[in-house]
Amino acid sequence: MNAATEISNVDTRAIQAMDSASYMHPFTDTKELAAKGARVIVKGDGIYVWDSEGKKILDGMSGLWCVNVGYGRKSLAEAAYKQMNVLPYYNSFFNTTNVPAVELAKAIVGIAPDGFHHVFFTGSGSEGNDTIFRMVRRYWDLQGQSQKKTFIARNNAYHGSTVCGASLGGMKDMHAQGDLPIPGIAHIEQPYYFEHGKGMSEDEFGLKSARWLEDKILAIGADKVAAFIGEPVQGAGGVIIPPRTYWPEIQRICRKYDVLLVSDEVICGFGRTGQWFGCQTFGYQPDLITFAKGVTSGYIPLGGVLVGDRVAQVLIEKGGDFNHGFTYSGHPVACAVALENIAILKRENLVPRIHDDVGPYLKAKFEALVDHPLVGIANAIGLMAGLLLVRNKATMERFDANQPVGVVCRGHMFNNGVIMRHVGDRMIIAPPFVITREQIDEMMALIRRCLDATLDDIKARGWL
Ligand code: PXG
Repeated sequence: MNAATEISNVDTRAIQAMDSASYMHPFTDTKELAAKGARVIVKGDGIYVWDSEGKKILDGMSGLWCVNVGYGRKSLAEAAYKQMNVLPYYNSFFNTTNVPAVELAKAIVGIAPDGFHHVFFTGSGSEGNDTIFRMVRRYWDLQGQSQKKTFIARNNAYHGSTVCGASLGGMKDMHAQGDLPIPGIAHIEQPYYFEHGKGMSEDEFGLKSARWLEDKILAIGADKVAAFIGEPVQGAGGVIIPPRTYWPEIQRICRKYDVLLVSDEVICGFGRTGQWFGCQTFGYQPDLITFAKGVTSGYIPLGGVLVGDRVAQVLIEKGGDFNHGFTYSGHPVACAVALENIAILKRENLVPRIHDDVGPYLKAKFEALVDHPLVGIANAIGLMAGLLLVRNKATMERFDANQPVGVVCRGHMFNNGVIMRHVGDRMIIAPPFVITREQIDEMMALIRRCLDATLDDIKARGWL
């Protein structure tokens, strides 16, 4: 069907009115949104989405870091339809299982790093991290070390929006609502070279920032620390790519103090960094991996935990019942879609293609943005990239807190037909894996044009 025909059926104003009347959006000021009206997205195809006014937009964020195989994949829709007709739902609680869940567990183990042979399914990444929190504490209980309870995480990390996920995360604005974090969670500073690495080489800073973990373990007492959790590359925090020395040193420290290492791969997992998992790109072996998003390319909700052998063996051999699970753990329809999604990734070689082709191509083009007068730093890895907007490139002076340059820039991006997100003064992208070199050129041309427009705009506002 033609996009224009579908779009013309949508009454934008009516949808916006209903939206503001009844729909509370996540991470949104409902009153403010009601005043301006939400943009109504009605259709997607490949790397593009269309709004209800017929505007075509290049989706540089893959929805929310998830539509990795691109929009409009009939085989994913068919996998869901077929499974719904056969068995739309059954639980995995009471000595029962279902075929897609079993097959998916096997498929995920098949692409997982060495040392992973078990999968626990959830409905989302947040639930995956909640599962890990309980699983790790249960593991230490079973090891006779119940005092090993504390999780160490990082400032500006994102681990979800549930009570536990938001507590593990290091977002101050989230902690401020609902008295978080919950007890038993400590945070260290993030490995953001630009902010914290002045006067050091990147490699030196990688080691130094990893040793903040050692300092924290020693301050708490190694006998009380259960696990360290981190995203290979911080996504929602603004695509913060750690120095290459960081993760191997984190692993060394975790092993030295017998602290479990958790890799939250909700964004990086299933190929985003150019290998199946981000820990492979950064050269470390975690004990547990959280996944979601890319497992189904966002076509249907699904998340889970890859449980490494060390933890799985103890839980299985000594644990008895693990009193934890969700109605939708191992949902057959979600698992059927995930199976077809993984089949697409393999069939079309999408992960090696990021590693060898479109990833390096994007990196070259994106990092060249640093020649723009507003761009202080620009970095990319795989198909995720971020840049920092600065007032003065020579001194790297930042914009004032009351000059939301990222918001202004994002506005120009959206209005010019490209979705590039802002996180504070950082502008980020994570396009679908199916993006071609030509489409990267198209995206980069749009981004450059919008950076120019932002520069003119903020000059007019007197911010420069
Ligand atoms: N861990 C990581 C690393 C994530 O990026 C979650 C856990 C939670 O997953 P669920 O499926 O519960 O949302 C995420 C989710 C943003 C943004 O602003 C990022 C996420 C979610 C919402 C917004 O970039 N990532």
